Amino acid sequence: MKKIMVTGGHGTVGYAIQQIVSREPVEGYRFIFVDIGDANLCSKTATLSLFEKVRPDGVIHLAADVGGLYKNMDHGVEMLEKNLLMNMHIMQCCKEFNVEKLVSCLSTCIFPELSLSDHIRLPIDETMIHMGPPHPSNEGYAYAKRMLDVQSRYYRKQYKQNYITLAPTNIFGPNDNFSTENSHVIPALIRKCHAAMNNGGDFVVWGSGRPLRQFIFSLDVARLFIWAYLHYDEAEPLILSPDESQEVSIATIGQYVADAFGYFKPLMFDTKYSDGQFQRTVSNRKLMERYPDFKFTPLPAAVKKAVDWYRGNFAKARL
Ligand code: GFB
Repeated sequence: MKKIMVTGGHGTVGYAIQQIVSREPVEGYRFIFVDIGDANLCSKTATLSLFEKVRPDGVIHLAADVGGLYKNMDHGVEMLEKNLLMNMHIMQCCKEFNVEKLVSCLSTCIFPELSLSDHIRLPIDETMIHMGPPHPSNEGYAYAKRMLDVQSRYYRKQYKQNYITLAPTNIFGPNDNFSTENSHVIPALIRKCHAAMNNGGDFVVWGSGRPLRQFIFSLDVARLFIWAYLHYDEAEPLILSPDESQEVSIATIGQYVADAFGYFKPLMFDTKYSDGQFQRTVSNRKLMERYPDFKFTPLPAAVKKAVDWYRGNFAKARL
C-alpha cells in the first residue's frame, strides 16, 4: 500500500479529498492528511522531520498561506514569503526522500492580468502563465505560486522527478475558511447571509458585484487532484475549472447564496470595497481533452451544498 501525504490536509480541498477517499478508496494507496499541527512547512527542519516520520511515496501539496482578495491586498509580504518557503521545503524534501510523485497547487489568480499584457487574450490557457504581470491585488501570492511552476519544471528537467502542478479556479465548499476579512468570496457571502437571516440585517456584497469569476466546488477539485495524481504526468500546469460558459458575476453568485438560504430581500452592494481583478476567464480545453468524462457539480447545487454544510456545522466552522 503506497502512502500519499496530503499537506494542508484539513483545509477546504484536503477535507474534500478525505471525504472522497473515505467513500471511494483508491486501490493501492493510503492517504495521510497533515497540517501545521504536524509541521510548520516554513521551517526546513520541521519539514524534514515530517518526511522522516511519514516517509511518503507521494505528496499532494495543498498547504499554503492563502486567502481572498482583501487578505492578499493587506498581507502581500507574508503571502509571498511563507508560500515561497513552504514550496521550497516541500520540493527539496520530496527529492531527498525520493518521493515518486508530487502534485502541487497553483491557482488561476496567478495568470497575467489582461489589461497589463499585450501577449494574452481571454480565455487564458496554461501556456500564458508567465506572459505578463499578475493582477496587483494578489501579486505576492501569484509570484510565489508562479515559482512553484518554475521549480516543479526544474526538478523534472534536472533530477527527472515526476512533479506536476494543477491550477484550480476559485474554490469553495464545506469546511472552507469562513472568516469575514481573510476568506474567499463565497464563504464570506455564506457567513454574511447566514448572519442576515438570523439578525434581520442586510446581506451586503462588497464591491460592485460586477467582476466575473469561474468557481469550482471543492469535491470536484478533490476528484481531479486524485485523478491527476494517477494519470497526469506532464510538465505544464493543468487548469481545473468549468468552461467559460460557467463564468458568473459576483452579484449572481451572491444571489445563488441568497437563494440557497431562502433569503428574499434584495442584495446590498458596498462599493467602498475594492472589486479586485475584473475578469480572468480561463479555458478548460486541456482538462477536457485529458479527462472528457469529468462532470462538474452545477454551481447552484454546489453553493447549496456549501450553505447546507455551514448551517449544519456552524459551531465548528473556521471563522
Ligand atoms: O475570492 P475573492 O476574495 O478573491 O473574490 P479573487 C473577490 C471578489 O469578490 C471581489 C467580491 O470582486 C470582491 O469585491 N466580494 C464581494 C467579496 N463580497 C466579498 C466578501 O465579503 N469577501 C470577499 N473576499 N470578496 C482569489 C485569490 O482572488 O482568486 C485566491 O485571492 C485564489 O487566493 C482565487 O487564487 C483563485 O477571486 O479576487
